Amino acid sequence: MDVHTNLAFETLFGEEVYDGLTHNPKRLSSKFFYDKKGDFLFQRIMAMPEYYLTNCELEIFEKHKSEITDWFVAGTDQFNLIELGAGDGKKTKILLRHLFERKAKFNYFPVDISENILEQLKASLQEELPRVSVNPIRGTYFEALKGLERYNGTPNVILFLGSNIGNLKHRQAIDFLRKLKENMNGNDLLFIGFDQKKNPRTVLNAYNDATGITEAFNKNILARINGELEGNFDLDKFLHWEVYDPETGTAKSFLVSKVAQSARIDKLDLEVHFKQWETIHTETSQKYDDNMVRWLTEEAELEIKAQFTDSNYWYKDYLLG
Ligand code: AVI
Repeated sequence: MDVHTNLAFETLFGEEVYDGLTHNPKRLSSKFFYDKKGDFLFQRIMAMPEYYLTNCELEIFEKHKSEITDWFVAGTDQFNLIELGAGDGKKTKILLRHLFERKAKFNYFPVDISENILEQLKASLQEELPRVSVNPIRGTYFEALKGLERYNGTPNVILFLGSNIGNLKHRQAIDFLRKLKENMNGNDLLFIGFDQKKNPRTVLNAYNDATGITEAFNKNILARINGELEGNFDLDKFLHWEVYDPETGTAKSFLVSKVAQSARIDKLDLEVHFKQWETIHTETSQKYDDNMVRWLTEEAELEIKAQFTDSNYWYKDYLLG
Protein backbone atom coordinates (compact mmCIF):
# COMPACT_ATOMS: atom_id res chain seq x y z
CA MET A 1 0.00 0.00 0.00
CA ASP A 2 1.27 3.43 -0.92
CA VAL A 3 0.98 4.97 2.51
CA HIS A 4 2.90 8.11 3.32
CA THR A 5 3.43 7.53 6.99
CA ASN A 6 2.93 4.33 8.96
CA LEU A 7 2.71 4.99 12.67
CA ALA A 8 2.96 2.40 15.45
CA PHE A 9 -0.39 1.38 16.96
CA GLU A 10 -0.16 -2.08 18.41
CA THR A 11 1.52 -1.04 21.68
CA LEU A 12 -0.75 1.98 21.98
CA PHE A 13 -3.85 -0.24 21.77
CA GLY A 14 -2.59 -2.57 24.52
CA GLU A 15 -1.50 0.27 26.78
CA GLU A 16 -4.79 2.13 26.47
CA VAL A 17 -6.84 -1.02 26.99
CA TYR A 18 -4.84 -1.76 30.14
CA ASP A 19 -5.28 1.80 31.47
CA GLY A 20 -8.97 1.94 30.58
CA LEU A 21 -9.95 -1.39 32.10
CA THR A 22 -8.03 -0.75 35.33
CA HIS A 23 -9.56 2.76 35.62
CA ASN A 24 -12.59 3.40 37.81
CA PRO A 25 -15.10 3.69 36.14
CA LYS A 26 -13.92 1.51 33.26
CA ARG A 27 -13.48 3.13 29.86
CA LEU A 28 -12.19 2.35 26.36
CA SER A 29 -11.56 4.84 23.58
CA SER A 30 -13.90 4.79 20.59
CA LYS A 31 -10.90 5.37 18.30
CA PHE A 32 -10.28 1.63 18.68
CA PHE A 33 -13.63 0.67 17.13
CA TYR A 34 -12.10 0.84 13.68
CA ASP A 35 -10.48 -2.38 12.53
CA LYS A 36 -11.63 -4.09 9.31
CA LYS A 37 -14.90 -5.25 10.88
CA GLY A 38 -15.39 -1.91 12.67
CA ASP A 39 -14.89 -0.01 9.40
CA PHE A 40 -17.46 -2.24 7.73
CA LEU A 41 -19.94 -1.75 10.59
CA PHE A 42 -19.43 2.01 10.54
CA GLN A 43 -20.12 2.04 6.81
CA ARG A 44 -23.35 0.17 7.55
CA ILE A 45 -24.19 2.71 10.28
CA MET A 46 -23.68 5.56 7.82
CA ALA A 47 -26.12 3.87 5.44
CA MET A 48 -28.83 3.42 8.11
CA PRO A 49 -31.86 5.72 7.84
CA GLU A 50 -31.60 6.46 11.59
CA TYR A 51 -28.03 7.76 11.25
CA TYR A 52 -29.09 11.13 9.82
CA LEU A 53 -25.61 12.74 10.03
CA THR A 54 -24.37 11.37 6.69
CA ASN A 55 -27.37 12.52 4.67
CA CYS A 56 -27.30 15.96 6.29
CA GLU A 57 -23.67 16.49 5.30
CA LEU A 58 -24.26 15.06 1.81
CA GLU A 59 -27.13 17.51 1.37
CA ILE A 60 -24.92 20.41 2.50
CA PHE A 61 -22.16 19.42 0.05
CA GLU A 62 -24.54 18.95 -2.88
CA LYS A 63 -26.27 22.26 -2.21
CA HIS A 64 -23.26 24.42 -1.37
CA LYS A 65 -20.32 22.80 -3.23
CA SER A 66 -19.69 25.88 -5.40
CA GLU A 67 -19.60 28.28 -2.48
CA ILE A 68 -17.58 25.88 -0.30
CA THR A 69 -14.93 25.28 -2.96
CA ASP A 70 -14.84 29.04 -3.76
CA TRP A 71 -13.43 29.43 -0.26
CA PHE A 72 -10.87 26.64 -0.84
CA VAL A 73 -9.43 28.13 -4.03
CA ALA A 74 -9.66 31.82 -3.02
CA GLY A 75 -6.35 33.64 -3.51
CA THR A 76 -4.23 30.59 -4.37
CA ASP A 77 -3.41 28.61 -7.50
CA GLN A 78 -2.66 25.40 -5.58
CA PHE A 79 -3.56 23.94 -2.18
CA ASN A 80 -3.39 20.78 -0.07
CA LEU A 81 -6.66 19.21 0.98
CA ILE A 82 -5.94 17.32 4.21
CA GLU A 83 -8.80 15.23 5.53
CA LEU A 84 -8.57 14.06 9.14
CA GLY A 85 -10.52 10.82 9.72
CA ALA A 86 -11.24 10.37 6.03
CA GLY A 87 -13.20 7.11 6.30
CA ASP A 88 -14.62 5.92 2.99
CA GLY A 89 -14.60 9.44 1.54
CA LYS A 90 -18.21 9.21 0.30
CA LYS A 91 -19.00 12.85 1.14
CA THR A 92 -15.57 14.20 0.26
CA LYS A 93 -15.85 12.77 -3.24
CA ILE A 94 -18.57 15.34 -3.98
CA LEU A 95 -16.07 18.12 -3.23
CA LEU A 96 -13.18 16.33 -4.97
CA ARG A 97 -15.22 15.89 -8.13
CA HIS A 98 -16.37 19.49 -8.07
CA LEU A 99 -12.80 20.75 -7.50
CA PHE A 100 -11.59 18.59 -10.38
CA GLU A 101 -14.35 19.87 -12.67
CA ARG A 102 -13.51 23.45 -11.87
CA LYS A 103 -9.83 22.62 -12.67
CA ALA A 104 -8.53 23.47 -9.21
CA LYS A 105 -4.91 22.39 -8.56
CA PHE A 106 -4.75 20.42 -5.32
CA ASN A 107 -3.32 17.34 -3.61
CA TYR A 108 -5.59 15.24 -1.44
CA PHE A 109 -4.13 13.82 1.81
CA PRO A 110 -6.67 11.51 3.52
CA VAL A 111 -5.61 10.72 7.10
CA ASP A 112 -7.15 7.79 8.95
CA ILE A 113 -6.28 5.45 11.80
CA SER A 114 -7.45 2.53 9.67
CA GLU A 115 -5.04 1.22 7.04
CA ASN A 116 -7.83 -0.90 5.61
CA ILE A 117 -10.13 2.05 4.96
CA LEU A 118 -7.29 4.06 3.39
CA GLU A 119 -6.61 1.20 0.99
CA GLN A 120 -10.28 1.06 0.02
CA LEU A 121 -10.44 4.83 -0.39
CA LYS A 122 -7.33 4.98 -2.55
CA ALA A 123 -8.62 2.14 -4.76
CA SER A 124 -12.07 3.72 -5.17
CA LEU A 125 -10.55 7.11 -6.01
CA GLN A 126 -8.26 5.55 -8.60
CA GLU A 127 -11.38 4.16 -10.21
CA GLU A 128 -13.70 7.18 -9.88
CA LEU A 129 -11.32 10.15 -9.98
CA PRO A 130 -8.04 8.80 -11.40
CA ARG A 131 -6.59 12.24 -12.08
CA VAL A 132 -6.87 13.48 -8.51
CA SER A 133 -3.54 13.14 -6.66
CA VAL A 134 -4.07 11.07 -3.49
CA ASN A 135 -1.49 10.56 -0.70
CA PRO A 136 -2.92 8.52 2.20
CA ILE A 137 -1.49 8.99 5.70
CA ARG A 138 -2.15 6.39 8.37
CA GLY A 139 -2.24 7.96 11.83
CA THR A 140 -4.29 9.43 14.64
CA TYR A 141 -5.45 13.04 14.26
CA PHE A 142 -2.84 14.23 16.71
CA GLU A 143 -0.01 12.31 15.08
CA ALA A 144 -1.06 13.63 11.69
CA LEU A 145 -0.94 17.21 12.96
CA LYS A 146 2.81 16.91 13.38
CA GLY A 147 3.00 15.96 9.72
CA LEU A 148 1.22 19.14 8.64
CA GLU A 149 4.45 21.14 8.96
CA ARG A 150 5.72 19.17 6.00
CA TYR A 151 3.21 20.83 3.70
CA ASN A 152 4.10 24.39 4.59
CA GLY A 153 4.58 26.64 1.61
CA THR A 154 1.34 25.58 -0.06
CA PRO A 155 -1.91 26.64 1.67
CA ASN A 156 -3.72 23.86 3.52
CA VAL A 157 -7.44 23.25 3.68
CA ILE A 158 -8.12 20.86 6.55
CA LEU A 159 -11.33 18.82 6.46
CA PHE A 160 -12.74 17.33 9.65
CA LEU A 161 -16.14 15.98 8.66
CA GLY A 162 -18.87 13.73 10.05
CA SER A 163 -18.92 15.52 13.43
CA ASN A 164 -15.83 13.50 14.33
CA ILE A 165 -15.04 16.32 16.75
CA GLY A 166 -18.03 15.12 18.79
CA ASN A 167 -16.06 12.03 19.81
CA LEU A 168 -13.78 14.32 21.84
CA LYS A 169 -14.73 15.73 25.25
CA HIS A 170 -14.88 19.57 25.29
CA ARG A 171 -11.42 19.94 26.86
CA GLN A 172 -9.91 17.55 24.28
CA ALA A 173 -11.81 19.30 21.47
CA ILE A 174 -10.38 22.67 22.51
CA ASP A 175 -6.85 21.23 22.76
CA PHE A 176 -7.32 19.62 19.38
CA LEU A 177 -8.59 22.83 17.76
CA ARG A 178 -5.73 24.79 19.41
CA LYS A 179 -3.15 22.36 18.05
CA LEU A 180 -4.74 22.62 14.63
CA LYS A 181 -4.65 26.41 14.85
CA GLU A 182 -0.97 26.32 15.92
CA ASN A 183 -0.19 24.25 12.84
CA MET A 184 -2.16 26.48 10.48
CA ASN A 185 -0.56 29.27 8.46
CA GLY A 186 -2.20 32.64 7.85
CA ASN A 187 -4.45 31.64 4.99
CA ASP A 188 -5.06 27.97 5.88
CA LEU A 189 -8.67 26.95 6.44
CA LEU A 190 -10.43 24.40 8.60
CA PHE A 191 -13.73 23.02 7.28
CA ILE A 192 -15.41 21.16 10.11
CA GLY A 193 -18.76 19.48 10.82
CA PHE A 194 -20.64 19.86 14.12
CA ASP A 195 -23.80 17.78 14.65
CA GLN A 196 -26.48 20.01 16.20
CA LYS A 197 -28.83 19.53 19.15
CA LYS A 198 -32.22 18.30 17.98
CA ASN A 199 -35.17 16.17 19.10
CA PRO A 200 -33.56 13.84 21.68
CA ARG A 201 -35.51 10.90 20.23
CA THR A 202 -33.82 11.45 16.83
CA VAL A 203 -30.40 11.39 18.48
CA LEU A 204 -31.13 8.28 20.56
CA ASN A 205 -32.48 6.40 17.53
CA ALA A 206 -29.31 7.21 15.58
CA TYR A 207 -27.18 5.49 18.24
CA ASN A 208 -29.55 2.71 19.20
CA ASP A 209 -30.92 1.25 15.97
CA ALA A 210 -33.38 -1.63 16.15
CA THR A 211 -31.28 -3.78 13.78
CA GLY A 212 -28.39 -3.93 16.27
CA ILE A 213 -25.67 -2.58 13.94
CA THR A 214 -24.59 0.04 16.49
CA GLU A 215 -24.61 -2.61 19.20
CA ALA A 216 -22.25 -4.78 17.12
CA PHE A 217 -20.09 -1.70 16.42
CA ASN A 218 -19.85 -0.90 20.14
CA LYS A 219 -19.05 -4.50 21.04
CA ASN A 220 -16.41 -4.70 18.31
CA ILE A 221 -13.96 -3.13 20.73
CA LEU A 222 -14.23 -6.27 22.90
CA ALA A 223 -13.94 -8.46 19.78
CA ARG A 224 -10.73 -6.61 18.93
CA ILE A 225 -9.34 -7.17 22.41
CA ASN A 226 -10.17 -10.88 22.03
CA GLY A 227 -8.51 -11.11 18.61
CA GLU A 228 -5.48 -8.88 19.04
CA LEU A 229 -4.69 -9.11 22.73
CA GLU A 230 -5.80 -12.70 23.34
CA GLY A 231 -8.82 -11.79 25.46
CA ASN A 232 -11.80 -13.99 26.26
CA PHE A 233 -14.68 -11.50 26.57
CA ASP A 234 -18.12 -13.04 26.06
CA LEU A 235 -19.87 -10.36 23.97
CA ASP A 236 -23.33 -11.72 24.78
CA LYS A 237 -22.79 -10.91 28.43
CA PHE A 238 -22.70 -7.17 27.67
CA LEU A 239 -25.54 -4.81 26.87
CA HIS A 240 -25.21 -1.90 24.44
CA TRP A 241 -26.60 1.16 26.25
CA GLU A 242 -27.02 4.67 24.87
CA VAL A 243 -27.89 7.81 26.85
CA TYR A 244 -28.47 11.34 25.59
CA ASP A 245 -28.67 14.41 27.79
CA PRO A 246 -30.61 17.08 25.84
CA GLU A 247 -29.35 19.82 28.18
CA THR A 248 -25.64 19.25 27.63
CA GLY A 249 -26.03 17.68 24.17
CA THR A 250 -23.86 14.73 25.19
CA ALA A 251 -24.65 11.24 23.86
CA LYS A 252 -22.71 8.42 25.52
CA SER A 253 -22.33 4.74 24.62
CA PHE A 254 -21.72 2.12 27.25
CA LEU A 255 -21.20 -1.61 27.46
CA VAL A 256 -22.96 -2.83 30.59
CA SER A 257 -22.04 -6.15 32.17
CA LYS A 258 -25.26 -8.19 32.48
CA VAL A 259 -23.71 -10.46 35.11
CA ALA A 260 -20.84 -10.54 37.59
CA GLN A 261 -17.98 -11.89 35.46
CA SER A 262 -14.26 -11.91 34.79
CA ALA A 263 -12.38 -11.71 31.52
CA ARG A 264 -8.76 -12.51 30.92
CA ILE A 265 -6.49 -10.63 28.49
CA ASP A 266 -3.45 -12.85 28.07
CA LYS A 267 -1.22 -10.44 26.14
CA LEU A 268 -1.65 -7.84 28.89
CA ASP A 269 -1.46 -10.44 31.67
CA LEU A 270 -4.64 -8.85 33.00
CA GLU A 271 -7.73 -10.29 34.66
CA VAL A 272 -10.68 -7.86 34.52
CA HIS A 273 -13.53 -8.24 37.02
CA PHE A 274 -17.03 -6.87 36.48
CA LYS A 275 -19.76 -6.51 39.03
CA GLN A 276 -23.27 -7.06 37.68
CA TRP A 277 -24.37 -3.86 35.82
CA GLU A 278 -20.88 -2.40 35.87
CA THR A 279 -20.18 -0.20 32.85
CA ILE A 280 -17.46 0.46 30.29
CA HIS A 281 -17.84 3.93 28.75
CA THR A 282 -16.87 3.45 25.11
CA GLU A 283 -17.89 6.59 23.23
CA THR A 284 -18.99 10.21 23.55
CA SER A 285 -20.85 11.78 20.60
CA GLN A 286 -21.38 15.45 21.42
CA LYS A 287 -24.21 17.50 19.85
CA TYR A 288 -23.73 21.27 19.63
CA ASP A 289 -25.51 24.59 19.34
CA ASP A 290 -24.16 27.90 18.01
CA ASN A 291 -23.10 29.09 21.48
CA MET A 292 -21.04 25.96 22.07
CA VAL A 293 -19.34 26.17 18.68
CA ARG A 294 -18.59 29.87 19.23
CA TRP A 295 -17.12 29.04 22.65
CA LEU A 296 -14.94 26.19 21.33
CA THR A 297 -13.65 28.22 18.39
CA GLU A 298 -12.96 31.31 20.51
CA GLU A 299 -11.03 29.17 23.01
CA ALA A 300 -8.88 28.00 20.10
CA GLU A 301 -8.58 31.53 18.66
CA LEU A 302 -10.24 30.44 15.45
CA GLU A 303 -12.61 32.70 13.55
CA ILE A 304 -15.89 31.49 12.00
CA LYS A 305 -15.74 32.69 8.38
CA ALA A 306 -18.83 30.91 7.01
CA GLN A 307 -21.33 28.21 7.94
CA PHE A 308 -23.56 25.84 5.97
CA THR A 309 -26.53 23.80 7.17
CA ASP A 310 -29.09 21.27 5.87
CA SER A 311 -32.80 21.96 5.36
CA ASN A 312 -33.70 20.62 8.87
CA TYR A 313 -30.89 22.57 10.63
CA TRP A 314 -29.76 19.26 12.15
CA TYR A 315 -26.11 19.56 11.17
CA LYS A 316 -23.65 22.36 10.35
CA ASP A 317 -20.33 22.65 8.56
CA TYR A 318 -18.24 25.65 9.57
CA LEU A 319 -15.33 27.28 7.76
CA LEU A 320 -12.78 28.43 10.30
CA GLY A 321 -9.54 30.32 9.90
C1 AVI B 1 -17.36 8.74 13.83
N1 AVI B 1 -18.31 9.33 14.75
C2 AVI B 1 -18.54 10.75 14.46
C3 AVI B 1 -19.57 8.57 14.91
C4 AVI B 1 -20.52 9.30 15.89
O1 AVI B 1 -21.61 9.64 15.45
O2 AVI B 1 -20.12 9.54 17.03
C5 AVI B 1 -19.33 7.15 15.39
C6 AVI B 1 -20.59 6.39 15.72
N2 AVI B 1 -20.84 5.80 16.85
C7 AVI B 1 -22.02 5.21 16.82
N3 AVI B 1 -22.57 5.47 15.65
C8 AVI B 1 -21.68 6.19 14.93
